[in-house]
Order: sequence, then structure tokens, then C-alpha cells
Amino acid sequence: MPVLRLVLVPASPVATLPDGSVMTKLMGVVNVTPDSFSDGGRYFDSETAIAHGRELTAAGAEILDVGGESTRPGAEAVPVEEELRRVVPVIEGLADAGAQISVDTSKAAVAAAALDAGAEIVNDVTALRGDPEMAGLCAERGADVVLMHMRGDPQTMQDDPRYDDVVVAVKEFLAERLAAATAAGIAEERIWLDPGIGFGKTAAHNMELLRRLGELRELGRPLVIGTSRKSFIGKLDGSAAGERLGGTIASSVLAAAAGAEILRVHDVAEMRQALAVATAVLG
Ligand code: HH2
Repeated sequence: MPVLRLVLVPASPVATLPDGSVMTKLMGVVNVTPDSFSDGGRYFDSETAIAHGRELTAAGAEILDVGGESTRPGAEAVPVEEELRRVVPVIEGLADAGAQISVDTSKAAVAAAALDAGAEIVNDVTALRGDPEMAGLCAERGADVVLMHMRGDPQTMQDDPRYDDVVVAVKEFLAERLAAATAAGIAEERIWLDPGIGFGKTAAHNMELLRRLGELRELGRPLVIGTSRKSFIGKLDGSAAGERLGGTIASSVLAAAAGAEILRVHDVAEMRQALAVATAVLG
């Protein structure tokens, strides 16, 4: 078993502690959807979603990731008007909650309205490929941007995904998208990268990415990792989406120890406690 290290090379915009170690940030998931794979329908009503976002902030989320379109395998696209109707009131309601808000969208019109409503981060699972207006919008508005790797789209991504070397492929993709984003005028220090755990990958691919996260750190930007409740955990032990907290915590702590700066999770309180223990023991 390799030794875990939580004292990491800091990279803006992630908070650093006085000793130079990185404080891992938690991004709490607020899904305003009827069909998300693990909590679809639970927070579909705006007031319930806002209350949930406030709970996640109280539990220690520095970022709230508000999304109005499920990206689960096979998910149907949501029309722009409906996505706006879902996310804008929730972002407005959370603007003073004490966390930064990110909007999980690949539509420029939704991102623009979300930024107007108080969001500061655009989390685009298509890495700016889904909407030709998205890169220019993020550049013009000075938003922080999460660029995520996905093979294909949610309709097709789990159809027999294959890579010669998944880590090399993801790294090349993220390097190319990082270059495209900066070429479009987005400041490099505003860009975060995400290998897209579960997006066009087998369980073995996901494990390989988590094991070799250090190679993605060579890209020089903060890494976002979202393992929360994902199906690769269920592939190991047969658990359903609502029964994957242990696997979420194990994979997320390992990711933090390997250099991930932002962990995207549904269960913020439990994750915060796990990180506190890991940091106290190893830090
Ligand atoms: N995972 C999901 C959605 N958005 N964004 C980033 N940057 N990284 C991820 O790993 C990621 C993401 C899927 O999780 P969830 O939001 O819970 O499900 P759904 O897409 O079904 O709403």
C-alpha cells in the first residue's frame, strides 16, 4: 500500500495552508433534475434544492455545483428554457449561502444566466465543445471553468469504451482543451481539469485514472474529481447508487492524496470528516 500524502504542490485558485499544503475543496452536488442517477427528483423543486444547498454549505462545501440536466449514461437532453427554469432560481437562492456557485451546464445561454444570477464557475462536461458560444462567454465574463473529459456524449459514452492507454488519452484530451480554452481568451489560471470519472469509461479505466492521477497533475492545473456514488463502485460490490458512500469516501480520499484539489461529492459532511481524519493522520 503506497503512503498517502496530503501535503501537495499548491496551484491557484485552491486555498493553501500556512505550511504550503493544499486545502482540498469540496464541491457539493445540487441536482435540480427529475432523473439524476443517484438523487433524481429529490431536489427538483427550487425551494428544496436551495435548502439542500444551504445544508451542504453548512456541512463544509466551499463550492455548490448546481445542475439542471442529468449527464447519466443514456440521459435525454433538456431544452434550454427548461434548464434555465430549473437552475436560475436555485442559484439566485444560494447566492448568499457562503459558497461559490458553479453551474453544471454545457449551454452558453444557461451559463450566461447562471453567471448573472451569482455563479462564478462554469462546469462544462463537454469541455467547451457542446456550444460554440461557451468559450467566448467564459472568456468575456472572466468565469472559472471546469474542463472535463468525456468520450462521446451521454447517449453513447458507455457503448464499449476502449483506449490504448486511458490516462494518456485523457491527458492528451485535457491538454488540447486547455490550449483551446486559452486560445479563446480564458485565462489559464481560471481553468480546472477533470478526467470525467464514469464518462465513457469502464470500471477498470476509472480505477486506472485514479491510480495514475499524478500524470494528470503534470498539466499544471487544479484537478476536479467526481467519483461520488458512481457505478464503478457498484461494479466492485454490487451496491446501488444510494449505498456507495464508503466507496465514494475511499476513492475521494485517495484522489486527494494523489493531488486532486476539488472533490465533487453528494455527501459533504461525511466527506469533510474523512478528509479531516486523513489530513490529521498524514498531513
Ligand atoms: N459527474 C456528474 C455530473 N457532472 N461534472 C464534473 N466536472 N465531474 C464529474 O465527475 C461530474 C460532473 C454526474 O454526477 P451527478 O450530477 O450526480 O449525476 P447526473 O449527471 O445524473 O445528474
